[in-house]
Amino acid sequence: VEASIPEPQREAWKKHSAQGFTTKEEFENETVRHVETTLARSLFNCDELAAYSGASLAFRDRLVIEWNRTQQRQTFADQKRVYYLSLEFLMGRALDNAMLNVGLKDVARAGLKDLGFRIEDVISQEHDAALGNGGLGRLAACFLDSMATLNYPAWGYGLRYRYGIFKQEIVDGYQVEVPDYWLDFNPWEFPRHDITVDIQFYGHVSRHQDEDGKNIAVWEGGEIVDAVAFDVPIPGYSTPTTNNLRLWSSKASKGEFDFQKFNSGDYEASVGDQQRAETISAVLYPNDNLERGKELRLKQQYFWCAASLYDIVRRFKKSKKAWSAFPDMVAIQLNDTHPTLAIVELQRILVDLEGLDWTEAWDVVQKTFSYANHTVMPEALEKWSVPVMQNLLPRHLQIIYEVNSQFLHMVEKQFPKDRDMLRRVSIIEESQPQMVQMAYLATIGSHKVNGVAELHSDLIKTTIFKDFVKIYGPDKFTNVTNGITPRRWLHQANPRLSELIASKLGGYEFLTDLTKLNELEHFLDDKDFKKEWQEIKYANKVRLAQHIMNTTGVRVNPKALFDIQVKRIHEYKRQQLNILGVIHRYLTIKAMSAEERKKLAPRVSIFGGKAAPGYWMAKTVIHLVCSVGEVVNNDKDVGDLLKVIYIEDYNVSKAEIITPASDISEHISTAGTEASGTSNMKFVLNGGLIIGTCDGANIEITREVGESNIFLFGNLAEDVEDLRHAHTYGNFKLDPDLAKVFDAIKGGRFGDANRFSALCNSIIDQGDYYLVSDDFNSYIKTHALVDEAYKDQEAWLEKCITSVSRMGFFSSDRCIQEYAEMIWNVEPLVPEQRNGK
Ligand code: Z15
Repeated sequence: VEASIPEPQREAWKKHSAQGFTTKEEFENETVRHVETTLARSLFNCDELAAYSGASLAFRDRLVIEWNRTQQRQTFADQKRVYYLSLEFLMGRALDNAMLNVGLKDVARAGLKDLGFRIEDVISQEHDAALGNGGLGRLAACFLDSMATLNYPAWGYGLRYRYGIFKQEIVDGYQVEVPDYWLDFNPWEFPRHDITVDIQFYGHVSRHQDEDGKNIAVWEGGEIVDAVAFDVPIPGYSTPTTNNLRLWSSKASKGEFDFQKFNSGDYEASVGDQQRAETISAVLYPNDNLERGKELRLKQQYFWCAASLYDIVRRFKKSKKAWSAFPDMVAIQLNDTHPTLAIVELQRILVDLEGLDWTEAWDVVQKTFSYANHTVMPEALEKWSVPVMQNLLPRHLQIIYEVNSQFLHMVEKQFPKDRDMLRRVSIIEESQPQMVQMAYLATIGSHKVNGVAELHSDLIKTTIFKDFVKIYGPDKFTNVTNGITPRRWLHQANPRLSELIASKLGGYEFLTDLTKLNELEHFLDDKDFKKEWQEIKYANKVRLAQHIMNTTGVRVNPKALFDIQVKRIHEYKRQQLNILGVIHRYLTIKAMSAEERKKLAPRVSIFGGKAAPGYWMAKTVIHLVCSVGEVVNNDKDVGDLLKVIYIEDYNVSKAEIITPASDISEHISTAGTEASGTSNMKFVLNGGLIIGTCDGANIEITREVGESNIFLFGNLAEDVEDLRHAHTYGNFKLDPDLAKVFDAIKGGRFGDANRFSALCNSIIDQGDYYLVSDDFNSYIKTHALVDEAYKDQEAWLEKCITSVSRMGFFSSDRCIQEYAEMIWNVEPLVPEQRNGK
């Protein structure tokens, strides 16, 4: 390519090619230049937001330079790339992360100071990129960071929602949802109007003979919507590798909008078409672990899969390789079943458009895709109604039927006469209406399927994929335990702890090899080290207390034990167990003498998280927490002994303040329901302990940190089924302590009891599906152990430091390496060293 450009021109480009800043002087220069020219403002009207914008543009320039080089390098390297398809990327803020990843935060701090700003104030101007609900979306963001840091040639593909997850306001103790319009000023995205893909919907399928007399399917008619690419640079930590996240935005197609109706004078209809097209990428569905089968959601999924595959296939075709080489160049990872239509779309491209034989094409497809499952809960498993799919994607439904038919034939040969097996594994569920089971389709179309923690990966093999293990053998199913990026969740969120660790370990290597943390165990007798550790935890608690004061007006004592549960509100995550336990604590305090109260460790119970807007039970839980807080926080008998706080609008940037401030955090899902959990890892990495059930990654955290460093309680996953069975056969006895808690609620101690009746009844006389009562006693007793343990501050501190030192396993770097080696079969592309870097 380069050789086609004449030497003098090449020289001129090289000479003027952008360099980006490295020194403080250059940073100030670039920042002021952007404020004055790009933003057309001046010293006199440069507020913190303008300073944020200027600094971001300065950093963005640096990222773009490495991003271009990385993309060139990856194009020329001619090696396999990974495409990570996720409907959610919960990125949070970009500026702080960019500063740290390129190693210039100190330069920026000094430069901004010269210009009259505090770096923290500038950073906090940024609006979170909140294109996700919870764990699944944040996992995708951590994976992007790790893939770039480890120099994997990898792209993320997602949707550019105009509205991310809603902003939560708490009004009179109730959740209120406010739209999150985040695109006002976003320096981190690059519109690529030249990269536009036509996406087809509806229409019908007809059959034609091609020149060779071969019968081919042609999908005709319907409507076309344009997908426009927006690119976001993803910088690796301490490496020039800067990968790409491509987000698709929907727009009315030129052909459809401009000519057909507009020119014929039907202006209103053409505006309507335009709005309908733009609706596709307008909003993120705000459900976590729940699928509601809405047609617009299916449209989003196909729109995004089709655009991404067109892009991937186009890139491959430039190489002029044979189609059989496609899986040697392309690995496509499906984040849950949301992108499953990509499997069908690739088969359609290969068979209908590229003329491959069905079997040949299907072989390419299976070798290309791999699928990660993130839940076993039935209400979260995706099923699409056949009539809806028939209407929206008629050709894809035909392909699904053909895939299913060939699959069932294969199964029939392997298990002759087992009619029930065929019924169970069929992609098409024979219900009214028929449903397409996306997890089965994803499994059949992939070469590997993984769960996200050991327990979860074992569970899927004995539940939803039991028959598929018999059919394909156990090797198709594997485990990759989730991880988190230590860059954001230690270095960025807790800079003082990161610095202290670096001072002991002789540098920041632990940020790219987290197992190095185990050397911290040598400092368990180092008095100064321990004192400083404790001071850092205290300072982090003071910071959170300040945030709580500013946002709720409640003063909490930073010396109290901070007990935190922040995550999406869901019955299976059991925030109700937590708040009922808090009420039990309150009643206990009220019944104590003044003498007894003196012996009690003060506590702050902190909750945070969003409820899906239509999830009434979750909203009731929020209301109960707020109502209890109202009573407890104003009760003079209680004082500092107990405070109950609801932190509004929990998101990634709030998590960066909250996570470093915990003494203990709660991960208390009914055993067998939380696939992994990842905030559990974040809290322990920041020197907090855990109270939790034997569920998801809690089990592996216990294996790593040791049983004496975690507070486990409750029934085991293997016992849950029997307990539920017993409940439904009338064998249910409400825990006596819990009964007293319900009496207090019903007696109106926390306001109108009617508001809480559905919540109480779900436990008392609706089968207690999530086993709140069965686990209550064990939970209360374990909290008493926490109180006792916290009194011995020396021993507590030792548990915290020991735990941190053993968290190396939970880096998302380890996780990405496992995917790369076991599933994707891709190699890193390590850039040449430049300028001594
Ligand atoms: C979601 O956030 C998760 C699973 C899902 O199926 C959906 Cl739809 C959303 C979460 C799991 O609940 C959590 O346990 C896990 O840690 C996370 O995905 C990442 O794997």
